[in-house]
Amino acid sequence: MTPFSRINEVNPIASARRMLEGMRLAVAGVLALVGLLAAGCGSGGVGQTGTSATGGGKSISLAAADFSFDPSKIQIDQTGTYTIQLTNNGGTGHALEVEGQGIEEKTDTINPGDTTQLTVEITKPGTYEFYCPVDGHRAQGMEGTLTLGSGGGSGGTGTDTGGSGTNTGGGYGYGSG
Ligand SMILES: [Cu+2]
Repeated sequence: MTPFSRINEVNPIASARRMLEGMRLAVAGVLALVGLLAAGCGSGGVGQTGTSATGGGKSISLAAADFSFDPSKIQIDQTGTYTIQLTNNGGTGHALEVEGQGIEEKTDTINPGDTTQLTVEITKPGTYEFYCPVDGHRAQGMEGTLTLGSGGGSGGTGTDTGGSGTNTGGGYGYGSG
């Protein structure tokens, strides 16, 4: 037995107490942090990611040409507010009108090279028609359909994962402008 070993017998108890104190504080801190995080997620994180894989948020890109739309068929699987980004790649003025399931929205006519947006509330499953309302253009082929699949009712779950990961795609990748 050396004095050194006696000190060692005492110290572990004291330091163990100190450790317990520290752990209690640390646990309290972690709990507080988790609470903050949970509160933060609750207010902001309403799932918007279900359809983001297709276009970035709920944005749909649509190009008008003389005389067609690309794409002419749009499939979505969730209700919600969609912003259609219309680009006029044609040589004359075009516009966009969306109609069906009780909604009817249209843009102004835009010049060649211009872009505009149309925001539509898609709340019911079914088929929505879209077309160019400029004289005679629809008859020449400027029409298409937007379809909300019937399986979308429960789509609101499972959206927690994509929050930050899927935003990178963006919806604005026009090569030609
Ligand atoms: Cu047109």
